[in-house]
Amino acid sequence: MLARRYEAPTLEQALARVREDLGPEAVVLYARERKPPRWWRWLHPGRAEVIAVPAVEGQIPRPPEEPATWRPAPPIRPSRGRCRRVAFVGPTGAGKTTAVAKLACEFRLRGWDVHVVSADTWRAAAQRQLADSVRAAGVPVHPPSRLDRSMQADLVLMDLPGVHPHLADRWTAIRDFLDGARPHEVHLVLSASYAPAFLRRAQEDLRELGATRCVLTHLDEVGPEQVRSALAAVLLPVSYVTYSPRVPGQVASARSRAGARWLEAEACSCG
Ligand SMILES: Nc1nc2c(ncn2[C@@H]2O[C@H](COP(=O)(O)OP(=O)(O)O)[C@@H](O)[C@H]2O)c(=O)[nH]1
Ligand SMILES: [Mg+2]
Repeated sequence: MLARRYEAPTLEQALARVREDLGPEAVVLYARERKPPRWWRWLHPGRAEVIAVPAVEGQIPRPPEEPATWRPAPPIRPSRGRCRRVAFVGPTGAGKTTAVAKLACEFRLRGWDVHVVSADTWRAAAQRQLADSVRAAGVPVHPPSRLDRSMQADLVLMDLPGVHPHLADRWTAIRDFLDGARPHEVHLVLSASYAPAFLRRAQEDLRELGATRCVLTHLDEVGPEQVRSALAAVLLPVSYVTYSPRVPGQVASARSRAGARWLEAEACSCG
């Protein structure tokens, strides 16, 4: 980066030449104006000298970034014998099955009668994956056909197949399933490792599924900067966070101290 020297009759004119040549963000290293005595100016109009360098990206002072604001959603509240139905939707690989398994174990260990419905009939191993991970906690896993009014439980968690707006047949099946299951709550599961543009797109494209809150997963795999940009892109209130692939454990309500710790670097519009 080479400094350049500019001369002009006045300082104002010299600075105008700097801006013209190096742009409005140029950094002035030295400026001096020599004004001759008034009576001498008609002969020698004076001289200004400026030494400046072009601005480098990092040198331009930027206003401090606004902290991302996000809202915590209340945790799931089961009630004895009332069969509260909660569905989990989202893109493939977002962590739906893992989040359902973690939450099922968590509520079972707290003494609730929890059942899981595996509606992911597209992936042959999906139901087995879910059953294997919650078996030790004593959580039964059912196919979608078992979800009827006769089902007795405090809480039913429903794991749906991954959805993409362009997969028309799957999209229709998910919509039909939700129409029949009539969940009390729909949570959109999103990975904190997704790019902000993808997070915004997923919320927009899947809006029709009626999610009113979102679960943020994979928090253990991203740094504070990524958490910040993910939260800035998430418009739904955050219900839960997950921070490991392990089941059971490592799931927390966004309102809990553990949840807040994973999101704490960010400003929360709690209220
Ligand atoms: N590190 C980490 N891995 C996760 C987390 N949640 C899910 N996974 C992993 O992400 C992958 C996809 O998860 P899965 O629950 O099958 O996603 P689904 O397709 O949305 O059901 C699996 O390998 C999980 O073990 C998390 O919070 N942290
Ligand atoms: Mg799954």
